[in-house]
Amino acid sequence: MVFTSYCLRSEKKVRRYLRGFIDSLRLTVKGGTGGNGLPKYGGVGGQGGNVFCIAKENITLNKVKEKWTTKRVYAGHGGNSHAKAILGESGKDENIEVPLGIRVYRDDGKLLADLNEEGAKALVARGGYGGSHRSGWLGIKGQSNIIRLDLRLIADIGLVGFPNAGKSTLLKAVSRAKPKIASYPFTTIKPNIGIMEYPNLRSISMADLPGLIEGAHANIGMGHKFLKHVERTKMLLLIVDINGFQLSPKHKYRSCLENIILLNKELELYKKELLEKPATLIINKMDTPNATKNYDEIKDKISHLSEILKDYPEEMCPETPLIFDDILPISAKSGDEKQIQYVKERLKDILDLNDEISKKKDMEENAKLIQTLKEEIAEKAQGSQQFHR
Ligand SMILES: Nc1nc2c(ncn2[C@@H]2O[C@H](COP(=O)(O)OP(=O)(O)OP(=O)(O)O)[C@@H](O)[C@H]2O)c(=O)[nH]1
Ligand SMILES: [Mg+2]
Repeated sequence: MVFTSYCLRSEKKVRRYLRGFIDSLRLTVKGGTGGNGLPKYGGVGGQGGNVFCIAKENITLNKVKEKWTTKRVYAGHGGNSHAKAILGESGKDENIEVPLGIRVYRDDGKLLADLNEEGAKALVARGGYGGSHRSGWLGIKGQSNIIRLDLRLIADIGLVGFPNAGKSTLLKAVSRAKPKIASYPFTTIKPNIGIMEYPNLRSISMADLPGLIEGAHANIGMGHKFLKHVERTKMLLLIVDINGFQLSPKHKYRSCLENIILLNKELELYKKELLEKPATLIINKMDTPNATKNYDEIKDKISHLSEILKDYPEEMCPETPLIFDDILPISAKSGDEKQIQYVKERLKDILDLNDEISKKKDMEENAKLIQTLKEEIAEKAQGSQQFHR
């Protein structure tokens, strides 16, 4: 009963959240028209103002929407040239402050900018040139674009799990983030980012995402909204409760092993490429009764997922079973500093190792590309020799 009312409460929260939270916003942006020139004195009109997007911390797309309620951002027009000011005044620029991790797309799908760092700036509509003898003294119109601001979180590590698995508890343990933690599902309704700090000034970011549910790939629950964020992380950190999970009395109870298989399946159904990311698994709540016994029973199976899938209904099974870089049984809540340090170190090592691998891959791919180009050049050179004969 208590659980059901929690669920209802959280469902309401989810709905409120879905209404409120936005991760995409379309705006019409226009550069200002250039001012007119003055033929009599050869005066040049002022340049029209530009529209820029600038990445700022603590900005949300909701704030952007609130600021630009008409969803139109027009820069100022350039001033005309006149007898007292031969060069017309430039039009006023407009800066749209956007959150970090925004991709700016033009309406035709062209990517205009990827703004990931504080202060990163991109021109999204250029102002027109001022009129001069070249333009028949008339100012030129500014660019006009419809742009889409698409938010995708950037974090090194993305926490993926069903509700209540302990994602936020883990984030809190490894970083200074203060996510909300509670014993009911969907406590986290907005993604949180925590920074794991290391002695050598290294830092690694971790995104605590709202819990997935079965069917998330089909946009059930908070589905796509959050799976989309996972895309923007380098590495997946799956987290499951050793005791398994049941969303509500209406839903099936899923054991710990089933949870792992189902998470794998959800990610795959949403986007197969997600499974190409390195993945690590955390088995949480190892402080609970029978946890060690339960873990001993499944630990070998987890590292051989492909072999055990035949024992599960087909609709549950992913085509590409994940192979975890490591499996860490922990208690995120225990406050055991040694254990948390170990988790942090392992995550760092795994990230570094995978970075190395992808660098090598890049190098190999580059080497291949260079080889193909060389061959192409050689072929063409042979062709030229024939031509000269
Ligand atoms: N016994 C035990 N309880 C834990 C542990 N980690 C988390 N919990 C509890 O599990 C419940 C859920 O923890 P959260 O961290 O909010 O879980 P979450 O995965 O972020 O949940 P959502 O945000 O709802 O998806 C809370 O009551 C935590 O105190 C653990 O290691 N051991
Ligand atoms: Mg949470």
